[in-house]
Amino acid sequence: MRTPSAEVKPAPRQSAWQELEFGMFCHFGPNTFLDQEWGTGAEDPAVVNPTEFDPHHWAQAAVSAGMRYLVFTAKHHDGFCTWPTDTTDHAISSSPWHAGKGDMVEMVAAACRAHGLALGLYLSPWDRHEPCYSDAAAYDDFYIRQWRELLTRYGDVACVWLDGAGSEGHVYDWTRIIGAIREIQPETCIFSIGEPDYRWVGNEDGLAPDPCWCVVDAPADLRHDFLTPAYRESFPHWCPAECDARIRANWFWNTHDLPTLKSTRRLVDIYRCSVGRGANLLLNVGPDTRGLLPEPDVERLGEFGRELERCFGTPLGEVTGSAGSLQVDFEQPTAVNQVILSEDISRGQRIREYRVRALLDPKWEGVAVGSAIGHKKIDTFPTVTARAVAVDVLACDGEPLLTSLGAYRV
Ligand code: FUL
Repeated sequence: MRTPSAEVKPAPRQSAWQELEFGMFCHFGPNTFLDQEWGTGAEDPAVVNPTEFDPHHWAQAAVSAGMRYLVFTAKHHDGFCTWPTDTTDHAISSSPWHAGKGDMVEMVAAACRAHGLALGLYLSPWDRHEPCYSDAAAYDDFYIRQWRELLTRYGDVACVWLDGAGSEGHVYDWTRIIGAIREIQPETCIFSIGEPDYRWVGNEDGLAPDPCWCVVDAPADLRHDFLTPAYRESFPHWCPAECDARIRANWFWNTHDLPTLKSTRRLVDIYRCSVGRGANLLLNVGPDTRGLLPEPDVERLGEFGRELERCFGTPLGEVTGSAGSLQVDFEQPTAVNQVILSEDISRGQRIREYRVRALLDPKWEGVAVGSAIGHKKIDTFPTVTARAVAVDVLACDGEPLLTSLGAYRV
């Protein structure tokens, strides 16, 4: 992957998306009711009939974990639309839920607004139900019409999730599709496809590499070629990574995977390996057939939020600035084993090598080294009792712009 560069900078919408850091993914649809992960498109819309559908409850749980955005599956690969679309009757209006008058996307959008979460929508390009999928140009029209509905009816959409799964070999006019999305909501961030604002990290385990650069050099860094010709011809691009992971083994709720609910400890490790490496983390929690998040998952999210607060919430000392070196001084020797660093990414990801030192009276000793910092970097090291902790940039493209150093003991 990529060497850092002061030349390639994020668009303001990308910086805003990186500030979100941590979000909840909610997969919900016919699969929820049928104990499956990929529908064929032949599912009866009548199966979608949750008894207590309540996205406020999801949003509350998301906030309790410290999440700042929520991405909802408006349509998964099975083609079922969770909003009352004019494009197909394979949709919520054909289900008995709210007598066919309900709108799940509207309820999710309202809950996000009420709880201060940014809204993201997933609309699968691959559609296993829609007959016109076999006619590439007709399907481009259909897919654009679906995006037009979603992006004009529900207010600001912070990000749109275009999942490449199943689309291998299908021809899409990404220039048209991306152009339509950008024309309607220019500030939305596009996941992974066409002219991506952010990219898939390459696994579903919540694991970003270290270093994880924000700049990509070639389609190989995106792991696919679902790109517009204009984007393909103008690398490098600012394209930070998102780690999508699951709190249980499956994306959709099912009756078997409760034993796979991840422990708080594992979730904190995932957070360290994603947000702690400058990527965003999108953690999936599947609402059940009631349309509520299962109680054990809600409890786990609360525990996870409290643990994040304990580990990363309050530094022993912190300095901010804009420099090639920052130092936190303690009044007395203090046990430290973690630092959180950040650099000013609005000017590009410049820092390519740094060192963390601790003042162990009477001398300084190195406690950590690293390369990428970017939006956020969390480093841990064996506990030392220090009078001060400092970070120095050792190699950089242009002037180094460290913006904060926080010292912690966890
Ligand atoms: C994959 C899909 O095939 C899964 O069902 C899920 O939606 C995941 C987030 O992306 O590509």
